[in-house]
Amino acid sequence: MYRHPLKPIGQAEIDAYARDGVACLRQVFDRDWVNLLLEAWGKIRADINAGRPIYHLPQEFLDRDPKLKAEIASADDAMRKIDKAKTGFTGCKYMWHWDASFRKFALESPAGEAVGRAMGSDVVRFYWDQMFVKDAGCRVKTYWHADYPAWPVTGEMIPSLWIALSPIGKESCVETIAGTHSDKSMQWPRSFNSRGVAWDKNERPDFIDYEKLRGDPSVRFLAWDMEPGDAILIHPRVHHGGGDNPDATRDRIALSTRWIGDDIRWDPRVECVNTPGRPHAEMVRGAKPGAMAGDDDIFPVTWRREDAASQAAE
Ligand SMILES: O=C(O)CCC(=O)C(=O)O
Repeated sequence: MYRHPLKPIGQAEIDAYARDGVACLRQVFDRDWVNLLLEAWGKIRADINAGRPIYHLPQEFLDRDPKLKAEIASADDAMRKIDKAKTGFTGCKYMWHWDASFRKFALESPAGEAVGRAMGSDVVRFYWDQMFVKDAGCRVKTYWHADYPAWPVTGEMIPSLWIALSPIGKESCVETIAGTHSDKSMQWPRSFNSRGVAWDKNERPDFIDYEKLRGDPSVRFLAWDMEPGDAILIHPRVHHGGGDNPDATRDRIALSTRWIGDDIRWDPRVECVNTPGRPHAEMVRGAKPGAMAGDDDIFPVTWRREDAASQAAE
């Protein structure tokens, strides 16, 4: 298993991320990493199919964070009830907290380095992971949105690395709108927590539905044909949606991973997502992830530029 990106991150990827807010990173992961994750996902999928619970977060996390506890109960219930034949859309999140393979991937794979080099951070911490799986013929699209309004932070360095674990055609790929990382508007997120909070539509806009803007020459849609081990780095403010899977012969299996870079500080707003291990009530507004006791376990450092430089010099 390679610890560095199989194909090194170069200036072209760095420039694309700075210009578009999105960069397609080819051949980051070797087949062993992909197989490790597919096997781990296979076990979760078997639990979904059998109607078993799939979330196994530490009990202490749930006891300290009632909102997280409610979210997990609801997510487990949703998967138990999933009518696979009807939607073909399954997923799970936060797996690295209990599954050894997802944990190994988070901590030891080339992902941290790829993210750090492409976004230009000196230190990269892992935030969390999420599977997005659309079976052959699945017609569920992921609605157009940006992640930023749902992250309980300020700063720009909190991207997602969306990783193909199966061959994925352009039409089923996550789709992004180039340049939208410069849009600083704070749309109302559709997080689990936001559903319990009144949304003042005069104060906070809804996301743009880009389906209505196809054909508009000023809107640049970006998506790629992906091979297993390829990835797309997505700036947190970039507007994106997910293709359905019109391919009747193969499943679309993707892992989205979230990362924290140098300029991120906590800003626990009530509508934002939960963070397992660090409830909103315990986040110190303005503090840097890494500043509080326990942070290195909950947001582990996975890559440092200075370590990479000293290794290169050896
Ligand atoms: O894969 C998808 O359909 C959506 C992915 C996504 O929204 C994300 O990674 O934030």
